[in-house]
Amino acid sequence: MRRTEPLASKQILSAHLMDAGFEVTLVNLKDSERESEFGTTTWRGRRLTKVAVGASWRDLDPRRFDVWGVTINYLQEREIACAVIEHLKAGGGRVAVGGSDAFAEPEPYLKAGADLVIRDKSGAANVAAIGWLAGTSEAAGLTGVALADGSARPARRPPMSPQDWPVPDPSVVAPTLGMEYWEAPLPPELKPIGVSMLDLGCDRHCDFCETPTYRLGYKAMTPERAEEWLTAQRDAGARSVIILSDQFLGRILWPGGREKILEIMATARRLGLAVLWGNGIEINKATLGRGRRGGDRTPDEELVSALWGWDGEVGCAQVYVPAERPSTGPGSYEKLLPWREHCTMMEAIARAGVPDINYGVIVGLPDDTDEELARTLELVHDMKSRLTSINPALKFRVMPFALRPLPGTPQSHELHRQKLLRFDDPAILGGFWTACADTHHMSYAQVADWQSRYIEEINGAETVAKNWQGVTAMY
Ligand code: B12
Ligand code: SF4
Repeated sequence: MRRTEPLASKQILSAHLMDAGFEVTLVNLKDSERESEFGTTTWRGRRLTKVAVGASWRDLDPRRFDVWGVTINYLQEREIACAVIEHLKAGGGRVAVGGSDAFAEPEPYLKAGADLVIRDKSGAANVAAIGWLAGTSEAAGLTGVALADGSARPARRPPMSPQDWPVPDPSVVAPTLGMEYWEAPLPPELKPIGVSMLDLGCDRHCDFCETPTYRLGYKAMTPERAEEWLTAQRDAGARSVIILSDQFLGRILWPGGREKILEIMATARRLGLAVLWGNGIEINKATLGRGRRGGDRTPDEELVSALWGWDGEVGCAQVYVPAERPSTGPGSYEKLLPWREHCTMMEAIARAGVPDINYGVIVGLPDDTDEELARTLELVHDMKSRLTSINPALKFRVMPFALRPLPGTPQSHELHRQKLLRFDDPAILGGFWTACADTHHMSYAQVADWQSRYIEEINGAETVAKNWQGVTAMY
């Protein structure tokens, strides 16, 4: 899973370190089909084997580089990342660790032997950290790191802005391009797939999300800088690009933001790059009221067609819509629209022409009952029939994500406080398809059954038949 997808942070990090004068080599362990077992776990009474797919870290020579960098964004992959660090340290390597999971909880990585963990998502800490480990710069310059001796340096203020991330050369981008896209199969003419992070942070505070914990506010590239990043993807050979901002439409809250969004979308079209919103996009911000409390919830048609229009070659080829809990709308998450306005916006998106929609729903919230999940499933059926009546060729799938306690998030604190968690293995806790928390009214196993039911009814029983959860088959 996720073996040949584009590598986003490697473009950012490599370009940044090269710009500072370091020689950088990308070691992509996922670039191999080899499988190795590294443990077992039990879920729903079944013994599951943990399998790492890729080249073995045990074959890495720890002395090969002056400094090793490990990126670990996912709790689910924590155990493997720690095994990599232990191996490198045992052989005398120096190791820096970055990424969301290490940012949120550095301790397991330091315990595995990391010399330092980056605790600044903006990039401001990176050059000094590598310089210090390589022996080319002083400890006095360190910011935003947790160190092996238990000490820490506060992150730089102000943080770095994506606007200041050095743009990678196409030769740096080329080895990071992907051939798979996690949301949907893509036709050959949209491959290879590039990736660009055109802004960082978010103005919202959804309780399950790590992004607000970065404490960066919202920082966006200008359309000119975004064009340089998109051009680098195109020049490296990409035919489509995943824009994986946390909050691409955050720009709209500032004067001139709407025009900047239109400009970036026009640039992608001009470069011949199909856009993939694989990380979700807040549809509420594409209303005339821009998602502000009490604002006009009518779709901004020009923006909708710029973001989700598709002419068969350019525009938006696929979108993930984080509908989360559409039945309760802003009552559950402030970013959501009430059901009626949500339907109007989704219909406008379907009319714009996007051929493929993944509709993300959260199942297993602490107060969830069978009735609430049945009601939500009814609404998803309703949404599917509304949209397919506008575009009969539309591919519409539901993605029923179960809760997981992401380190540092308010939801994680609540799940612990309410004693709803039934597991402590990161491989189970970090996966959306291995429900790990009871609700006040049902067990985690019943939540998992609801996940399968959503997939079976909306995406088709044959999807589930492909493998035990049906979902990974879609990736
Ligand atoms: C893009 C993305 C994805 C993409 C990844 C695509 C890809 N191949 O890159 C996709 C959609 C596949 C994805 C999936 C998932 N994601 Co995601 N994703 C992100 C997102 C938005 C951006 C990651 C990124 O590239 N960041 C940009 C770079 C710049 O940040 P970075 O990697 O941390 O690197 C910076 C620093 O940390 C540092 N750094 C990093 N590494 C190193 C190393 C060294 C040596 C140094 C010096 C510095 C350094 O330098 C960089 C520049 O500043 C983050 C949120 C976020 N803003 O980070 C969520 C995020 C990482 N995802 C999250 C989650 C939960 C998931 C899923 C579980 C969801 C799901 N649908 O199943 C899956 C799990 C995937 C898996 N197990 O493989 C959570 C992770 C929480 C956690 N601890 O587990 C996050 C934080 C979002 C959130 N809402 O909370 N995700
Ligand atoms: S809108 Fe998205 S990125 Fe922002 S806090 Fe909510 S889930 Fe996180």
